[in-house]
Amino acid sequence: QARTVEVEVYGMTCAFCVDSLERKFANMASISKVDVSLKHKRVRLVTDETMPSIETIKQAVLDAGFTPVKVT
Ligand code: 9UX
Repeated sequence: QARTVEVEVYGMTCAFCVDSLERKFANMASISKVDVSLKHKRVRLVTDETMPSIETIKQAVLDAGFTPVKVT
């Protein structure tokens, strides 16, 4: 069963930022789709009931060099 998770992310300023964040999530198990919007400062992830924890998601954003603000 698919689930959609949205993460508000601060600190992305260019297309390379978008790419690096997309690659970070594309490499994570249980994530089937990643959509990053620079304009809306948000990442939309499609996952399932085995989704990564909120803390894991936030840490991935930090590892990519950005600031996770809110996960919904
Ligand atoms: Mo763009 Mo983003 O030159 O961390 S890669 S600012």
